[in-house]
Amino acid sequence: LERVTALAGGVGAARLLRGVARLLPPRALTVVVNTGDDEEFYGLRVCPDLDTATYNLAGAAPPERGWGLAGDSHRVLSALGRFYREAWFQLGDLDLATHLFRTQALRAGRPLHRVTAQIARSFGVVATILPMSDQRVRTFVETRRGERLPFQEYFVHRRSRDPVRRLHYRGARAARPAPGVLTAIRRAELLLLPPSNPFTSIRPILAVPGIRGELRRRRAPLVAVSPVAGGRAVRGPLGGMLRAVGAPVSPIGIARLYRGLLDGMVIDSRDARLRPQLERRGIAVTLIDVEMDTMEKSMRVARAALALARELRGAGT
Ligand code: FO1
Repeated sequence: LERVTALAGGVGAARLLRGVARLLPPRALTVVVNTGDDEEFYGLRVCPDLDTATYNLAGAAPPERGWGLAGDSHRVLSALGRFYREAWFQLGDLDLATHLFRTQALRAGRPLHRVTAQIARSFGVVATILPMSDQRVRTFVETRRGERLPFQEYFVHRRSRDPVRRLHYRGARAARPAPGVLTAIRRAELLLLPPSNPFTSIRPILAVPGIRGELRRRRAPLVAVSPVAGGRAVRGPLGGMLRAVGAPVSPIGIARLYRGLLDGMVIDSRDARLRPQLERRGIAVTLIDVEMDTMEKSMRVARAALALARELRGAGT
């Protein structure tokens, strides 16, 4: 079995992984998921990126939106409107069952990685889905005005409108990788970095002590799919965050953030002229349309990323 491990955030990652999952035997894939976006609503522990990975690999997510459950309704949320002033986070009726179960299991003392495995199994997912850590890590967005907003407050409530100065991954230093995470990196034959936002999705994972080091020691090639194409982020507030740190809004900016980690990169055909610059940094390049708004496109990009990684492994990278 050719073992493949991916780090993942939310929808961007899920778009690639739904393609990868169609191309590999189901047991081959392990996904290490960001939990910095987790939040409590109405006393319930909500883990958007874990659920996005699970629901997409189960084929249960709405294909266009990418998060939550297809065909969900919001009757409970409307009823909660009687008791709470505002409901800015859309929790679906069916999705709430996941949060109820998870919250109760955590309260009973079970670690998040076990609860996550049980949720995945219940949805019929055979791939291994691991939280980056069982300990709580919270991503805070520091705005240029100096406010520190919990991630969902910044992203959903304020619609990513505030200019960002930097991000904080609170609790990361005291966190440990969840059981299975380091092994999944060490034993992988191919490693993937999907087109997630490096600041909000991947860096929180790398901030958990031990994970970055394990990636640096890797023997397997690591291939990223660019979350930037034609001078813009494919989705979300990544463009402004790259500008805020003085990095170009291009695959070069992404390669800089992942310095020392990348062996290969799948970039958009519109960025073809950047290929020599990436190759000079020792990064092998494949050009393709990186948009993945349909399953067919997800499979095409997944095929390109796996092919590049296999080629690099063959070349002994
Ligand atoms: N994203 C939104 O833009 N608005 C929402 O109301 C919202 C609700 C939501 C509920 C459950 C869930 O698993 C995800 C949800 N998301 C929503 C997506 C989530 O904010 C992002 O996908 C991630 O946190 C970013 O990776």
